[in-house]
Amino acid sequence: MKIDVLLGLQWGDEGKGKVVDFLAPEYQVVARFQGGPNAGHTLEFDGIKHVLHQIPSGIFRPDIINVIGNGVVLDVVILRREIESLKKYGIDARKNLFISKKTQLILPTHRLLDAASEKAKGLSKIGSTLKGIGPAYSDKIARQGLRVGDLLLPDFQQRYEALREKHLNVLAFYNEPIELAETENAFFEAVEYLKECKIVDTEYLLNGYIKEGKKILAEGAQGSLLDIDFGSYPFVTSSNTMAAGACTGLGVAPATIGEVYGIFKAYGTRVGSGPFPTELHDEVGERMRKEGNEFGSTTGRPRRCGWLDLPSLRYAIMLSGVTQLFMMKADVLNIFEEIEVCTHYELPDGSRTSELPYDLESVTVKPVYKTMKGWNQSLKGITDYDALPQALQAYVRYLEGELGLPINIISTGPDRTQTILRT
Ligand code: 2SA
Ligand code: MG
Repeated sequence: MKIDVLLGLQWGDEGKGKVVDFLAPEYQVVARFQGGPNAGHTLEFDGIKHVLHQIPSGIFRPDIINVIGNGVVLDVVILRREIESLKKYGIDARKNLFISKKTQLILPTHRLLDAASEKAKGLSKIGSTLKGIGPAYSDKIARQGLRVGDLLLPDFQQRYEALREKHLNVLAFYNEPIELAETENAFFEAVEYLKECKIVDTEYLLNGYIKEGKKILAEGAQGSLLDIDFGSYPFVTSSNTMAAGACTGLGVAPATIGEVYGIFKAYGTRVGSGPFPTELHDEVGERMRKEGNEFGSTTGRPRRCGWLDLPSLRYAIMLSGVTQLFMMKADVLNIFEEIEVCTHYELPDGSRTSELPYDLESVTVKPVYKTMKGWNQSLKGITDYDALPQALQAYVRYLEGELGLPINIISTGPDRTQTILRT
């Protein structure tokens, strides 16, 4: 049995939460392999909208095992709050949730460091979610981070204090005021709470499940263009958001990867700083943001909006070996009479390329667009692909041709039921 991977192909917020929740009945296990509480995965059903930050999106299905892998960075306070808030829906998240001993912990000082670093960068800030992601991953790579398994050790407090001391020195360098008492109390309360969770070597757990023939879905966070290696560096997140990240972030071999589902929005959005070639600074972008309710689900920040960008989608597909595509939020484009798709970039010397330049910050590319007819009608109540407007079917066919992959799911609204399955 293989592990299927689900990834965002853009800058995050493609609708991964909805798709995981939709596909979950076909799986016995859902595992997160990177990112942390910077993620905001939105699921909507029975008229209620849920946003998950740390817990995998399989948690609403009672029979599914959810795993937080070693590649994740964990904010225990946010996790605790999330587990508690699920109780009102009758969900005992701790029953079906396993956390890797090797998952890195986000400390209260990591959040202070994130804020201080962003402030120091001034106008060139990354636009981080300020959840402490970058500093927590920095400590992992610097081989000084604390891991979930450390909580169970008798000298956890000393280890914590030693790292805190290092952080305080850096914060003193930044000359930032340090207010820790409250957040540290919450941290240690949450640490005690976490000890009641299932903390295990999830690599053994998952490889055991593979042998038993259980179906596993690896749930990516953020998007391919925010990948630490291949995204628009330095305006990226601090983890590998591509399919390979599922191997290192869960401890599973490359040969165990099966389908790679690439999720993309019918248009583009980006939250935070960094290049976005097809960004619309005009009224069209404003309408997209309003129609698509494009505001960060973790920070509430307005998302930048623009047309679909084929060169960057092809790049993301190549990096992860995507095997099938799911197109989200098609309904947001209902309001437009014409739809643009970026097919190439024009470089400053007038030549055209369909590849992503090394540095989109210093090389300003001009998107070359193909204009397509919009469908300009509601998709409400349509459950069958063949009943979709002709212009939308033409958009799908065109993208399939350009991207060389089938688009097997088309989402026509936020609810679980507003999902058209083509196969
Ligand atoms: P960080 O916090 O260090 O990972 O930020 C680095 C960059 O990565 C971007 N990033 C995201 N982009 C889209 N969605 C994300 N999740 C939230 C959401 C974001 C929100 O679902 O809406 O609520 O603002 C996410 N997480 C990180 C971030 O904007 C930086 O550009
Ligand atoms: Mg999101």
